[in-house]
Amino acid sequence: MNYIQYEQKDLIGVLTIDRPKALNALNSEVLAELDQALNEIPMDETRCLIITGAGEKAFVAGADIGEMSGLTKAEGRAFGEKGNAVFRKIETFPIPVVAAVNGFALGGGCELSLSCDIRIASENAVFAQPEAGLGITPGFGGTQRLARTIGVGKAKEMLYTCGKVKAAEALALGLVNAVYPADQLMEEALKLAGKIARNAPIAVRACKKAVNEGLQVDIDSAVAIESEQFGGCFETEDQKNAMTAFCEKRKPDPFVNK
Ligand code: DAK
Repeated sequence: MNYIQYEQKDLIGVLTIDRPKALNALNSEVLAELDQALNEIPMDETRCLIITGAGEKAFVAGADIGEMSGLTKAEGRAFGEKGNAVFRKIETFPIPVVAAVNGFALGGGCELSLSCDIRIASENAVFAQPEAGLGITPGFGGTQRLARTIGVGKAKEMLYTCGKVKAAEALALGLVNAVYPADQLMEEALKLAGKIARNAPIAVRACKKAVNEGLQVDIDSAVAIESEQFGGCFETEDQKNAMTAFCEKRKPDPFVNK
């Protein structure tokens, strides 16, 4: 692959978008490679995925403006669908995905981070949806996930004004869970992913499914989804191991994802 690096660190996968000459902007090739890289992640041995950008300046500076500039309406719709399919794959990825936002997260970059389960950022991170200033709407889920994450009023302000949101404000808005000095971001992302990876994988995956699917439906249907996921955890080796260990006042054996 030309634009995606993947590294396996024990039970954690680290996927880096690496297109330095365009501040990691997403063109069709980057999106296709991102899709392929997600398909190739070894799911049996990976319990959490981190997505970040190469370099010290940008997570992802948006969709590629040069590539988009000449698109027809039909091509624009097709480009949007391609990005949306990849970002939806991240959102529904079976394991948790952490965005380590290491600089500019503009347009498609902000949207990429929003498709992840958890965002943490470096002190130099900057979020924005500059699309309206470029004559378009966000096309990779920004109008939908931003409002669901930070609330309608603030999301509309970001969308209408194209204003930049720095790391400290992003933290106050709940757009990111934590902010760290740039040189500590990956270490902290790995720590967070490590805490996730230590827990029973079937249960963690079920939590993700229950939260994601439950938020789309009414509360009665949502608690039914939870019951289904809850029930599905019983009779697994990991459930028996952990509960037996608790009853016997000892630590459980490492979880085996069975
Ligand atoms: N696309 C293409 N190239 C980009 C880019 C981008 N989004 N962002 C930066 N680059 C390139 C620059 O053109 C420059 O290339 P060279 O001139 O060196 O060849 C190189 O990266 C370094 O950038 P700068 O020289 O500009 O660096 P500065 O530090 O001065 O500024 C910056 C950094 C991030 C503030 C600035 O580059 C900037 O404002 N970039 C554009 C940010 C932006 O507006 N991003 C949002 C893009 S719109 C849709 C699908 C998707 C979307 C919308 C609709 N459908 C089809 C429905 C999503 C849209 C977006 O993401």
